[in-house]
Amino acid sequence: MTTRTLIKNLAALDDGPVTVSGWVEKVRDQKAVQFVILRDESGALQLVAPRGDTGESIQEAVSALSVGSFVTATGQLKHDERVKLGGIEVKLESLDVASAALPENPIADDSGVDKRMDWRFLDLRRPEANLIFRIQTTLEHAWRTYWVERDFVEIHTPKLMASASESKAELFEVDYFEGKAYLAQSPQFFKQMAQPSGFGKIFEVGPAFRADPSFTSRHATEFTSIDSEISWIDSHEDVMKMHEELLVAGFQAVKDKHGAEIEALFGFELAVPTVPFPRIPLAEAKAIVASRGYEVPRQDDDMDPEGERQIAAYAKETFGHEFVFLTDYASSIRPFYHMRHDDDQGITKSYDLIFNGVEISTGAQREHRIDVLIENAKDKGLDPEELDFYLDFFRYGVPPHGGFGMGLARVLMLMLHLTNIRETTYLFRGPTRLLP
Ligand code: AMO
Repeated sequence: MTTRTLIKNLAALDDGPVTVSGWVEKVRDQKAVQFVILRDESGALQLVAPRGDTGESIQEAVSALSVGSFVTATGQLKHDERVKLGGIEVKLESLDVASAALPENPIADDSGVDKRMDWRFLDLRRPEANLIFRIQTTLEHAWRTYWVERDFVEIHTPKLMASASESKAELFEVDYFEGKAYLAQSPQFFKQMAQPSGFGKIFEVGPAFRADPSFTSRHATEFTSIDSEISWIDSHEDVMKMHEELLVAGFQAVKDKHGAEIEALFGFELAVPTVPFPRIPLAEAKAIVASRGYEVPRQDDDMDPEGERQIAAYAKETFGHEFVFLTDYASSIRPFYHMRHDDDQGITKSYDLIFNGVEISTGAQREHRIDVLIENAKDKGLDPEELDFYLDFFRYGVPPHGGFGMGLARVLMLMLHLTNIRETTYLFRGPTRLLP
């Protein structure tokens, strides 16, 4: 393996020989001196080749360089405050082109998001995109650390299923030998199975699939779902408590590691939320939104996207908070597995988490009493026989439990003040996108 120094580590070295590898971002082939801006996964560096002082073959190699080519350069590192790019440069002594790029770049700085997605591997070379996925790594690592330190077990549920996991709408059907299978819309049933299995507390990070034909900035047909379930809860309040602590741990880790880069590349200071996040029952939230002059138009008791934006604005103004839990959604719009309040069957022990005006998560206490669960399923027009494998989980003993599912790309999008999950998904999947 080439012994190379990452560009970010050069500044700490003394002047002297170094080897760096990366791709060519820019070439300035001037009369007296040639400059190459080289970028690697950690930063950018100026390579310099003064005409009078550099071998002919290197000068020719620089002149022939196409932007995007991957190269290894060896030369003399020199600290020089006049160099705008980090106060260092490397005077070229050898240049090895590992792979030359075609001369025409298919995307430009001002290309639209769809065009950029066509050429995602080139789009991802942007420092902002690179930062997004380093932040994602830090975020997931911090979440895992939070869970592992508290004895949660990591599970991986199957994504091929015999039935729907959320609803019969938005379901991908695939041929499965002589029959049919369905792609998991969420790990819901099988993450709950860990509770009668005696695992206590679990988490999963994995793909979820929704045959959602819409072209919004926050829906994908495949997304990474962050899920957790915990035993022995008293209510959804216990789930929200874990959920908000988890988010704080993730945000703190991202701020500690990437706060300065976020400021430099995205232009704002990341705020770590404080606990507790505000909690507002949905009925109250709708009244608040109405008092702000917006009447949620839906007849079905749900909150619409504008309502979510309005309640988020209210939470920001009133509590100075970017997060808000909306609780106690109507049973009519929640799945059969959400537990209903004992004293009001019309509302569930559930919540949505809104972050900067967009829903990032749904959570609830689950109904674990088999008779009630069957009644709730019937109430929703579901056939208990079709759900028998799931209902079995509740027939042989199960602790009270609850949990949530959260879309990773949505969290990242809102955290970084971006407006489209295409930017925060490594490779986006939508109704018209299966490539690359
Ligand atoms: P829900 O359907 O609300 O709940 O999904 C949970 C979270 O997953 C994300 N999400 C999506 N992200 C991108 N594209 C989509 N098409 C998409 N659909 C959902 C959102 C959403 O808030 N089983 C329950 C969760 C639970 O109760 O544990 C569920 O799946 O961020």
